[in-house]
Amino acid sequence: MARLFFALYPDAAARASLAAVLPTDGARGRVIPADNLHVTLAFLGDVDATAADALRALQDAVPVPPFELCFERLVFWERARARVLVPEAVPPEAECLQAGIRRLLTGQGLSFDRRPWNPHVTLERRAAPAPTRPVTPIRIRFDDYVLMASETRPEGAVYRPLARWRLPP
Ligand code: 2AM
Repeated sequence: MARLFFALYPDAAARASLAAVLPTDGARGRVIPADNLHVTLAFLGDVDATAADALRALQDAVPVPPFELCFERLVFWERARARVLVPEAVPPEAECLQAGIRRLLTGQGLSFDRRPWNPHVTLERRAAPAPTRPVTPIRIRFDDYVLMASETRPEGAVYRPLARWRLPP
């Protein structure tokens, strides 16, 4: 069994820019390490090895052109007790990608979290309430997406990309 999710995984430079938002803002909760910063596209939860292998082997999974997300606001989400970065606008390519992944998972007979997609990067969990504030926009181009495995360790979650799909130009 592996705990899996599909994600947009920014490169190291972009992750560093995202991670730099919080320290200046005084985080008191659990700050997510830069290596773990991502945008969840679809969360599957525990998946058996056969289904995980089938997912990894998918060819040309969802043909959507590369796109950019521009993160512009730091928001406190009360129910999740998380502080997250959200983009002001979500390009249609991003919506198509996550919808395509959901279709693909349904086609594979796999279950996943069906709540409406709300693209974000979680920066801090167990966060104290804080007012929403604009941040210097962080524009990130995504030309691929990944299937990520999440392992819970005493020191926190460790994510490992299992497969990567390039978005066609
Ligand atoms: P997040 O996207 O709000 O940060 C791995 O657990 C990732 O999947 C996390 O980034 C997590 O939250 C996201 N996720 C989405 N739905 C989830 C769920 N139902 N349970 C756990 N994690 C979920």
